[in-house]
Amino acid sequence: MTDTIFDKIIRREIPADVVYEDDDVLAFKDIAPQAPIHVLFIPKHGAVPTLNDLTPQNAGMVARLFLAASSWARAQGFADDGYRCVINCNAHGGQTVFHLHLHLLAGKPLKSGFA
Ligand code: DGP
Repeated sequence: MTDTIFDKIIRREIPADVVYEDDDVLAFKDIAPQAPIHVLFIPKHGAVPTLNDLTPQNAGMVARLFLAASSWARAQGFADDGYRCVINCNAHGGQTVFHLHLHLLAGKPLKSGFA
């Protein structure tokens, strides 16, 4: 897979506001937040570029992203208020960084709708 800005963040070659890390997942604040809380959860190892590249063999990485996001939301105390998780895929999905990642948006009531 091509090296992306997120690989540089994993290797600490460029700074990021890291809020969560475990053996498999790194989470940091989005540089252009779309909500009061906007955090990106990314796989640290074996990341695929897009959701289209998931296979039964590597699909566990998506579960690890969601588990990390929900446990972080609980730890931060806003899980019961709620939050939104989004994965963008390719051009029409609005994906700009081709290292699979999960957006977590929270901190206010979010409007429904995805346009
Ligand atoms: P997406 O459009 O789904 O590919 O989301 C990529 C997100 O990554 C976008 O919301 C902005 C964020 N982003 C891009 N470059 C950087 C960076 O260098 N640092 C941080 N913290 N976020 C970045």
